[in-house]
Amino acid sequence: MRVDSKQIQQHNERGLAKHASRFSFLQSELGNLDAIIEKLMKFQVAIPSWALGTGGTRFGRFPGPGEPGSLEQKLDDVGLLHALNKSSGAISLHIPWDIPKDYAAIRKQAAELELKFDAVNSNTFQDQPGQAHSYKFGSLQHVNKATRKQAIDHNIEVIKHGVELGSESLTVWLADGSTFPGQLNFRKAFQNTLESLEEIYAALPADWKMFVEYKAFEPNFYSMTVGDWGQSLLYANKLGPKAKTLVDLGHHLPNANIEQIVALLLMEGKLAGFHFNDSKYGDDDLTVGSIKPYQLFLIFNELVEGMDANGMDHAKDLGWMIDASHNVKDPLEDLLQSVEAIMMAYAHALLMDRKALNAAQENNDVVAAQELLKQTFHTDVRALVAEARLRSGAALNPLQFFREEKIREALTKERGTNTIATGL
Ligand code: AFD
Ligand code: MN
Ligand code: MN
Repeated sequence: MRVDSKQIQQHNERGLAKHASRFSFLQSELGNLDAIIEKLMKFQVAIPSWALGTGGTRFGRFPGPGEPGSLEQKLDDVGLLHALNKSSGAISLHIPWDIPKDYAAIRKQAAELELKFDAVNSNTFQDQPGQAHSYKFGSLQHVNKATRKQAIDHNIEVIKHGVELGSESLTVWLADGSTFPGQLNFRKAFQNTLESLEEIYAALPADWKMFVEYKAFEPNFYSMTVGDWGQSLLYANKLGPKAKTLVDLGHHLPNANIEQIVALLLMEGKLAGFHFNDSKYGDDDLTVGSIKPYQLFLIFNELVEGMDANGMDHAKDLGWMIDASHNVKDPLEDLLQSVEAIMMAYAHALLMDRKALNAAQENNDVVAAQELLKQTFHTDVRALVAEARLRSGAALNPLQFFREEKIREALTKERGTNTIATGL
């Protein structure tokens, strides 16, 4: 199903008066906002193919109505999101869950929907039917060379799929690790993993990057072989300039200072980008900004400071992606909320008075520094983000549009309530 631009125009006409008064108040408070709006319009968040349906938890999944049952339908769903917010212009595929049957057709569909293919994700955390060697005891770390070889070949296969689609990065997340003390020789596991990653790195096309994603625990609960930002950075530095560290917000021990990690990785030029989500306890994959919106702002505050210090293009030089899974929400509504939260955090970070913040820091004026953060965080930027959508030809209020136009009902009519074809 495709959204008609006339429907969006009518939606916007209905909401324009209220929006205009809110936006003009913001301008009266903050001055000319065009430069910030330009940046917001350029900022695109990649949508994970596996988040378009109910992912559920390890205790069960409750598929919802009208969820996608094919890669084509997943692409249509991302196209729908992008039509509504013009900030979801890319999809990230997971192989082998999303192997296209017809590359030309998929590329054509993506182009029609104004979508790019973001990073491709390999999967050596599940055994596939007919696989010769099991990943039960790990993949790139495995004590058995043939198992490592199989996992290396899979990653090189994933790169080939990505090249066919115009992707330019491979994300490697390893579930490898150990569940009990004594199970693994930590040094051998690191060496095996590094040598395996080196073989994959050697197969990267010249203009590609490799994102080494870390995770503190789960599915291994005693050690992870890429368990924290330090280990990921160690691999990335040993691999070379095309390898970077990917920060999944849900992959830290509770209360980790993620904004400090981000600042230092940016300083080193080794930050790949993000898998955005939110969490209260672990890799809960909750809606971005639903639990710790202030942390999200603090992360973006470091990002804008670090990217500007490095002269980076905010929209192009890092990987911006959601990695979440849903159990009780409509996946598309959840994703609309997530993108909105990201855009608000980015808008807040762009509004920060960096000169004043740096002066407060230089003077050890802790209260002034905190006041600056709080004042900015409590500025209602919804009208600013909405204005960027309006100027991009998107909906003033995507979630309201989604419900007004009964999009989920239309998708259900079209698709029925089928369970999604995904590995989660
Ligand atoms: C996992 C990891 C990794 C993986 C994704 C899909 O974050 O990014 O590719 O979820 O399973 O938690
Ligand atoms: Mn992730
Ligand atoms: Mn995750």
